[in-house]
Amino acid sequence: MVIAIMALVVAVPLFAQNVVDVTGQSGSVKEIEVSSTGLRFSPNEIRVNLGDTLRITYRNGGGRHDWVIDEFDAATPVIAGGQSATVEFVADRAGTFEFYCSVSGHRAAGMVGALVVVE
Ligand SMILES: [Cu+2]
Repeated sequence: MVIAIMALVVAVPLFAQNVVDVTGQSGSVKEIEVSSTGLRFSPNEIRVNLGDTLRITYRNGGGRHDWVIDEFDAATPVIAGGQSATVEFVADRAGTFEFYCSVSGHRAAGMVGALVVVE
């Protein structure tokens, strides 16, 4: 029993979806902060409305990383831990798109998330 509870306490933070949903916010410019710890982004799911202008500020919690989303041709530079960088683009197509870190091996290791653009 004790072991089962400990396993839950450890497992939940590792696999929790961490969602930021701005679809209910007014205004067409949405400012969203994304951070990373190790090889994990937080949030790892961002929900926005079609046509929103997104101003994503990536705050790097450690290591060398960037924040990239191919379908919108958007990327921050690779930055060092403790630095931040902002990228702005228009979410002009609906669907679910993967964002990721382009530093070698990080995407494959799970440094990814989803941008969900809702019509
Ligand atoms: Cu990375």
